[in-house]
Amino acid sequence: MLHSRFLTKAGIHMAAAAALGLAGITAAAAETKWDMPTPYGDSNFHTQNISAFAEEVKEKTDGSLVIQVHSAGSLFKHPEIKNAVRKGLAPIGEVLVSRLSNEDAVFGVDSVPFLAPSYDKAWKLYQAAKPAMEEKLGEQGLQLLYAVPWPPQGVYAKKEITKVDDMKGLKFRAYNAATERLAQLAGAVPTQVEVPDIPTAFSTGRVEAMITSPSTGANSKAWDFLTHYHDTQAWLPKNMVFVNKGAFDALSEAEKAAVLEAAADAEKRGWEASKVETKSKTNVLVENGITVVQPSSELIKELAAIGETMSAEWQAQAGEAGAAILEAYKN
Ligand code: PCA
Repeated sequence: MLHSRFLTKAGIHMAAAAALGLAGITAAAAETKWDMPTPYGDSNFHTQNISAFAEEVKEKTDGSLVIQVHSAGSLFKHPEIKNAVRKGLAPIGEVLVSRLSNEDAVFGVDSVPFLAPSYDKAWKLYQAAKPAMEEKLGEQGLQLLYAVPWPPQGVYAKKEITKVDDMKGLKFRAYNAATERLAQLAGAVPTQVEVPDIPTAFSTGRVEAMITSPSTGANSKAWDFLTHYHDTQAWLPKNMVFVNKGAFDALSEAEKAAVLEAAADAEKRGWEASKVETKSKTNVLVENGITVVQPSSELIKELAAIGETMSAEWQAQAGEAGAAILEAYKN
C-alpha cells in the first residue's frame, strides 16, 4: 500500500532524477510502509509505547521503514489481528498473548490466576515461557518482537464484593478464555467484550462486572457505570508485538537491526510504564469516585482456590511444554 506522502516524495525524486539520473527513483522505491493493527485505543499506554517504537524505527532507518499504527481495532479487530499478520495482510501487529490460548496453552500461562502476581514474577514467567512462545509463533511464520504486561488485574463491580458468592449470577465481561473460565467458576455469566466496546456493553446492560487493570478501567471511564474496584492483583497479562517473518526478512540488514533495537527499547520502556500506570490509573479511579477496595481475606482465599483449579486445568492442557515452563519459572 503506497502512502500519498510517499507518492509526493517519489514525485520530488522523479524531478531530481530527470537532472541526476535514476538514483532518486531507487531511493524512493526503497521506502517501506508497514500498516500495524493494534486492539487498544490511543490513550492506552501500550498504544503510546507502540507509537514511540514506530517513531524510533523511523529515526533509526532515516525514514526508510515507516510503521503506521492503526489503533483500537480500526484496521483489523482484535480476534483477527494474529491471522492477518500470519497471512501477510498486515506485516506487524499487537495482540493480547492469552487471546491465542485456544491455539496453544503456552500462550495462556500469563493468565493463570495468582501464578505470577507481581512485576518481578511476571518477568520471570515471561522469560520461562518465551522460548515456547517463540517456537509456536515460528511454526506460523511469525516472530516475537517484544511483550509488555498490563497492570495487575482487579475486579470491578457495582457493589462491594467480599466473597466469591457475591459474584454469582453477575453478567461478567471476559477478554480471553481464562477470564471466561474464572467467571464460570465464580458462578458468574461471562460474555466476551473487546476494550473499545466496554462502555456500550455496560451502559446497555450486557455486562455488569469485569476483571481487568486500573488502566483499562480508567481508559474506559469505569466510573460512568461501575462503583467499586477490588485490587486483587490476580495476574499480569501481556500484550505482544510480532511480525510476519517474510516481511521482516525482506528488510535490509540495517532495517532489521533498527527494528530489533527499537523493540528491545520498547520492551524495557513498556515494563517501566506499566508499573507507573498501575499507580497513576488507580489514582484516576479514586479521583473519579470509584471506591478502591483492598479485597477481604475471604475473597482472596476463594479466588486463590479458583486459581488452583485453573492452574491444574492449564497444566493438563499445556502438557510437557507447560511443565517445562513451570520448571524454568520456579528455578
Ligand atoms: N486490559 C485488557 C487486557 C487486560 C487489561 O488489563 C482488557 O481488559 O481487555
